[in-house]
Amino acid sequence: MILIKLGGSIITNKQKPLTANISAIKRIASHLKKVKEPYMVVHGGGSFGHYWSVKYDMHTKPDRYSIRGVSVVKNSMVELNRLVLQVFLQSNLNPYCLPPSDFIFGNKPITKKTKEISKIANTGLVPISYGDVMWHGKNKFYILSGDKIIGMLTRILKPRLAIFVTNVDGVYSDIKNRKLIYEITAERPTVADVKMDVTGGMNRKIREAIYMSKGGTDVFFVNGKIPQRMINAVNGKEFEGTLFRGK
Ligand code: IP8
Repeated sequence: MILIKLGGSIITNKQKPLTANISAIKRIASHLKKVKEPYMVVHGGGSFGHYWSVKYDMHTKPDRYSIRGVSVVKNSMVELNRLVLQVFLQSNLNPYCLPPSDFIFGNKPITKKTKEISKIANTGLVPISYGDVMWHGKNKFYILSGDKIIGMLTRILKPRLAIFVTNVDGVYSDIKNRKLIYEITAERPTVADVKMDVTGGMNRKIREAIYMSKGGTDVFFVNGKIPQRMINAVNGKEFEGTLFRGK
């Protein structure tokens, strides 16, 4: 099993509200056809979910946010998800939509349901989930990042590897001079901060990746503008990006 997180930075145009980057999704989908083992995709919010979360001041902390905001954010994610599903379908993949509420309740994964996902992926379907606004109980909602979903799935499904696909080459030790860290093995390195979004941007991804690799999963960060790098990571070929090697 492989888990792939498609960052909002690569599947949407973050500069332009509510704009999907259809050609980037197409390129990624056509490369994913080369993956010959079960995998699941989780995508982020980009200029859809993040745009509206900011507008309605909604965050990852459960709270009584604007109900209008909850509705608008949810709808924007369903819309982006529909676009991703459509492109995957047109690319001759067999996507199968799995909203996170299908296997996460409150802020915890439902183990029994999550385990079934690998069976769904084994049929040849590509389960597709996404960052979302989630019900937390007591009239509270929260923004659930796709990165967090990948972390939860990793704990239960124990994938062979996980890939974070973003719009940069990987994790930089020095962003200005584009100094890429090729491999991270132990504790959190000194990585420079990049622009944060509602759910924590690169910092959250790194935290999640360290946690996942400690559990034994190899975690890759690759640039989705060159989707072949994703395939090289899957095939264990030499690749450009950052690897958090699983212990
Ligand atoms: O882009 C965020 O998911 P992410 C989803 O994976 C929303 O952090 C609704 C902002």
